Amino acid sequence: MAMMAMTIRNSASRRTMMSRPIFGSRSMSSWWKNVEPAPKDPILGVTEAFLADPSPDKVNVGVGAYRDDNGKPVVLDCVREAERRIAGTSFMEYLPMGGSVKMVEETLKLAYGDNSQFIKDKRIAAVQSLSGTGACRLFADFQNRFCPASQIYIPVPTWSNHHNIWRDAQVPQKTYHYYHPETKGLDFKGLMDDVKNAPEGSFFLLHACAHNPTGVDPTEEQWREISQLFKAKKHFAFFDMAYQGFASGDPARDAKSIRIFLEDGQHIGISQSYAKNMGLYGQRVGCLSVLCEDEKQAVTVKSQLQQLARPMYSNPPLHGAQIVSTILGDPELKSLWLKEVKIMADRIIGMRTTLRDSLEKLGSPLSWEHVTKQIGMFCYSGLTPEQVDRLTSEYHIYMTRNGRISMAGVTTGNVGYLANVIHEVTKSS
Ligand code: PLA
Repeated sequence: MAMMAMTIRNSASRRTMMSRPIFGSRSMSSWWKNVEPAPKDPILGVTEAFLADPSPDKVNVGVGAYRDDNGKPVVLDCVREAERRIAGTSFMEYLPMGGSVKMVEETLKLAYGDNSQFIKDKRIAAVQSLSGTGACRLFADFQNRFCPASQIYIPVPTWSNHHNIWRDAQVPQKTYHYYHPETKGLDFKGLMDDVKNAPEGSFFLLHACAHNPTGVDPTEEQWREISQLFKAKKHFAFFDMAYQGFASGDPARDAKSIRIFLEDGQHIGISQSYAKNMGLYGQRVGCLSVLCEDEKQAVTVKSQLQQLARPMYSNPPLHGAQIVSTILGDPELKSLWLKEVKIMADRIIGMRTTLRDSLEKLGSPLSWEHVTKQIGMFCYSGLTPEQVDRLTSEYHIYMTRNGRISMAGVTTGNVGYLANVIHEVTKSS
């Protein structure tokens, strides 16, 4: 104890001597004079620009946030009912560091399966996280702390924030082939070669379903091959599952990739998020889980995950967790949720067809087959950054410069306009 106090004092005084400016030697306004403005976020920056545009024609297909066919944000009926049931409860205490036990229990069933032996054997270390981002970050910090020499393989392309997350967690990044720009499909050979050539026991980030931004997923057969290769190479798969239900409309089906790895006896990690599939974006509710050797190891790993959470945010928020556990803990509300997920997924699939048909009817010289082939929330359109810039500056269409269209923002009311202007900027290419 005395040693520890000394160490802390020593390092604090060293810092004081070396780098702290002497108070009073400069005006207060100069404290942050060397701070440069941060670059705009490639996704959330689009929303900022959209909000600042006064045009009545503006369309936001940037961020992946679901809208109904009138372009309005949606609160699911199951969520409304859960809120009604929660209202007036007197519990406002802190959750434990690992979050709501009930919520975590229900969440694990969605990923590992209702009757998962791993759940029964208590082999999963799991904590409630600050949505999917928080789960990824907590895992990245855990990886850095306990496998400090490791790196992470990330697909090309991927959700832009993956790079920020592992960068800030000080884990070096490598990439692996994923998308083939010519076929607008999976570069399966490139992916397998990279998995094969990575040093044995590498960490890989995989999108469990509805890959962001491409909308391209491996087939079931390909997942089996990937899993076998991971097993042979003793790699660790970390699944980011931010869109469970949005690929097929059925959360159980969308967990197929994970189930294949589990059947093969692999030890995996999973990030789960309720932002999209329950529409709980701002509630920040999700889960990080790590499958361990046995119960004892799971208890140990969980204690370390909690230890990482404690100095960052202490414990996760209560309300979203209550909503989730109320819905998933009640068979009727759960089946209502499943219906509503399917409605959202189906509306997006319908919009894909309409967008493609509209472009074809306009006589576009390009193929738009990929619009309906890709799945999930996003269409990786193939539009160039320059074409996207034109769409934004001339036609008030807001989307990320990599050509990703959030299909969740496309509606019966704007799909015609969107097709027209996409045709306008692409017809001579
Ligand atoms: N993982 C992937 C692959 C994602 O696309 C997103 C969200 C997350 C994790 C994190 O979501 P959560 O923290 O809200 O649970 N991607 C969004 C939003 C929808 C964003 O960029 O934050 C997107 O537009 O790509």
